[in-house]
Parts: sequence; structure tokens; C-alpha cells
Amino acid sequence: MPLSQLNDNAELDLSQSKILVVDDQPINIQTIYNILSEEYVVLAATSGEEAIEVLKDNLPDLILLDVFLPNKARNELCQCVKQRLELGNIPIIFVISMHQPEEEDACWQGGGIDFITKPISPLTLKNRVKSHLTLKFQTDMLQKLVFIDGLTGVFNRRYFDIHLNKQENKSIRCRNDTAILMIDIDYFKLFNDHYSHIKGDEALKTVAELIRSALLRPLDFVCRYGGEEFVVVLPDTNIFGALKVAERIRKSIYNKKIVHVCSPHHFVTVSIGASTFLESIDEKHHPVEEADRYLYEAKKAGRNQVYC
Ligand code: GH3
Ligand code: MG
Ligand code: MG
Ligand code: MG
Repeated sequence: MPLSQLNDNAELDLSQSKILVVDDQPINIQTIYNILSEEYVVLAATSGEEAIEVLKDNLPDLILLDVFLPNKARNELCQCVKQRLELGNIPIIFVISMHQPEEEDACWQGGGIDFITKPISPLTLKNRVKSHLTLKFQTDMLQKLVFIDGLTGVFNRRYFDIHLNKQENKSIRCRNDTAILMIDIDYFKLFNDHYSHIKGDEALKTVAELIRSALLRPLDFVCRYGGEEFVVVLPDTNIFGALKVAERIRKSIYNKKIVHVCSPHHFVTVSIGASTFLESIDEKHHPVEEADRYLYEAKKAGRNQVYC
């Protein structure tokens, strides 16, 4: 289940878990469906491509994958599973034929966490699925505690530090630019002073949600950088793309019209500084420093604007 749907005191309720069954034989899908559909939501696909289509609209908690799927289709599917994720992993259990050691090897090589043999024993299937769902659920909870900001529900600084580093290496290696946006709420101290800290917290949550919904690509992410500052990471994005996203964020926050009588803009607004890895790589400054510097320029120029 997606991290955003887990609440802090989520109990171990697996009944809403989604299981994606990928098999080219409808009869095999039917067998698995009959065993699992009473307890879980079962989705089905009869090819790798169809499974990738299903993944566009659904985030399954576990995948049961027929080992006979061709290598290429299997790799593409596994790649897609990894990219589709915010955090954590979707466990893949392979379905293999009994007494076929090479199929066991294919399972581990394919990134499987476990396998189950055909003909399928209903009790074994149910128990395997339950164990792996439980493990996944607990891992998700732990990841959430470690990497999600408690107030706003977006990623925290720890997540940013780890992932920025990875993204930086990837960007430089592939000469594929990554953009950084530093976002700071304008006159927020005055907002707290005038409306109370509780209203301030509510506004912070709304701003975080608006930023998150302005990010349209699956690999884009937002983190709470500190108090009322957010940082957005946009992989495969140059400075022009970054400016488009930044403007979209700035406008959506202004258009929300959260009244702020102490601001000359009358509503809660943000200032944004943008930079990219490849543009700042030859200079002495890190793109985060650059974005921060442009953020400062945006503030100086009157706030509620984007600078790069
Ligand atoms: P500027 O336009 O220059 O950014 O002014 P500002 O008042 O936003 O900036 P400053 O850095 O002076 O103040 C940031 C304020 O953000 C301080 C604090 O009142 C508020 N803030 C930081 N974290 C939180 C939080 O978690 N909740 C609430 N309600 N307010 C916070
Ligand atoms: Mg098959
Ligand atoms: Mg600030
Ligand atoms: Mg501020």
C-alpha cells in the first residue's frame, strides 16, 4: 500500500492489499484468483506489457509472476516496478514448475523474493502471500517513520540528503540534467504571529500538498528542507523545464488564496530559486547553494516569484 495511505497507528490490516498476477495462461490466473480473491484485491495481466499498463494506474503490494515470461518482458517489468515506487519494494513471488532447478535460478536472477511451485497448493500460496505482505507492510511503516515528515507527509531532510547524492552521481554520469527548486513561504513568521501557530501548521500542510500535486512525473519529489522551506528534485529536467514547474507551483499556491493580511500580496505566497546540476557543475557552487542564492534574490525582488 502506498506510504501516503498509511496512517501513524495503522494496524496490520492486509485486506485492502492489491496483488498483481502476471501469467500468460488465463487458467492459471483463475486458479490464483480463486484462492486469493476472498482476502485480497486481485489484479491480472497476461503479458509483461499488460502488467506495465496495470502498474500505471495501480500500485500493487505484491506481484505473482509466472517464470515463463520472456526475459526481456520480465526485466522491463521489474524495472518499471522499481521506478513506480516512492519508497520500499514490491515483493515479487515467482510461480515455477516443481522439479525444475533452472526455474528456481531464474526466480532469484529475476529479483524474486520467493517462489511457489505448480501445481499450486492453496494453503502454501495463502501463507507465502501473507508472510510477504506482512513483511512489506512493516518495512513500509519503518520507511515512513524514517523518511516522511510527520507534519506535512512529504519526504524529510534525511531522504533528501540520501537521494540527492544518488541523483547527482546519476546526473553527472549520464549527462542528464537534474533540477533543484528551493521554495520558501513568504512572511511566514508574520502569518504565525497573526493567525497562531496552529493555523501556520495548517497552511504549511496545504502548501506541501500543493507542491506535491504540481509534480507530474513519477520520479519528481518534494522534501521539507527545514521549517517553512521545501526542496523539489526534478530528474531529467533542464532549467527551462524547472522554471515551468516552479511557476506552476508558485501560481497554484497563490491561487489557493490562503488569506494573509500581513503580506503585501494579501495571500500566502512562496518565493522559489531554481538551478540544475549541469549548469552549476563547472562553477564552485553546489546546485542547492545556487538555488538558495536565487531564492534570496527572489525574496529581495519582492517575493512571490521565481528566480534562476
Ligand atoms: P521571508 O518572507 O523572508 O521568508 O520571511 P519569513 O517570516 O517566512 O522568514 P523567517 O525565516 O524569518 O521565518 C520563518 C518562520 O517560519 C519562523 C516560524 O515562525 C515559521 N515556521 C517554521 N517552521 C514552522 C512550523 O513547523 N510550523 C509553523 N506554524 N511555523 C513554522
Ligand atoms: Mg505460463
Ligand atoms: Mg525560511
Ligand atoms: Mg519564509
